[in-house]
Amino acid sequence: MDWEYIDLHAKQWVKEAGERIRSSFNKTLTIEFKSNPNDLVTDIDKEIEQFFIRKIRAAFPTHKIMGEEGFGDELTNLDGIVWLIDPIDGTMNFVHQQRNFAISLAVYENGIGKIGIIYDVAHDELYHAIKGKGAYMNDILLPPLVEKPLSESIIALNATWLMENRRIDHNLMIPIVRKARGTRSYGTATLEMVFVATSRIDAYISMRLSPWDIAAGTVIVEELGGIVTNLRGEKLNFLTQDSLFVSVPGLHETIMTDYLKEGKW
Ligand code: 2AM
Ligand code: CA
Repeated sequence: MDWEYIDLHAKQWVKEAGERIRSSFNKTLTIEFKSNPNDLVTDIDKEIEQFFIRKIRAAFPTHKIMGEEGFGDELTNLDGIVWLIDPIDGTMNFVHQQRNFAISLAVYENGIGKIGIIYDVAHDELYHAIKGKGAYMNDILLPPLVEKPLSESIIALNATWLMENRRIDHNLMIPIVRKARGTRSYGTATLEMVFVATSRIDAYISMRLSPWDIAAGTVIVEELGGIVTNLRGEKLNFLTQDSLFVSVPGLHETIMTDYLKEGKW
């Protein structure tokens, strides 16, 4: 398979989609709620997903598509070549801030990540990796990730997960927060993953994400030697929702062994 050819097309489509999103900033959005009043979707999310699906179907008619807004295929497995699309990750940021959101596209073959593309539209920063060919930000090659002690690390997590009623094991999270140098909360899983890839932060924890939130970031982070698992330390399946724990090497093992091992995640 010519992954470079697919990657080239995908990057062009992502740039074009970014341009469409930027030009929507001065229009009135149609906002709907999904699973709850804080789970938002706009007409732009739907339009951009349909844009990608048209492009993929025309160029690669045998490929399958899993998209957050449901315009792709209903998949029960990851056999063959599958695109995982989040047209706007961080929709709440998109609606409230017009920044801190991203487009995410990934291409997997038989469940193995081959291409990951994440575009920070507001900053015009495009992150991408082809498995085995390096990871880049705007065509600058990113260096491999290095180990860090927790006391010198910044951990991204969402403060709502620390509330007692959300998950039984929030007590295990509090010592991590106490020991870390600092915490951050950006509200966009794909960007939090590329911030680990670029060492702007050192780990990211989330209790529940979907395959399209994590598929592209996993290709990029793993290409740089970072570790991507769920909170039980297991590999992700990219087919069902799961928790997520992304980290630079070394720190992942420390946090798993010293803090998370006993958790019921
Ligand atoms: P989304 O904006 O594409 O929905 C916010 O912490 C991060 O979690 C975002 O990347 C958001 O993606 C993701 N997320 C996944 N499922 C969610 C849900 N049910 N409600 C809110 N955010 C969710
Ligand atoms: Ca989304």
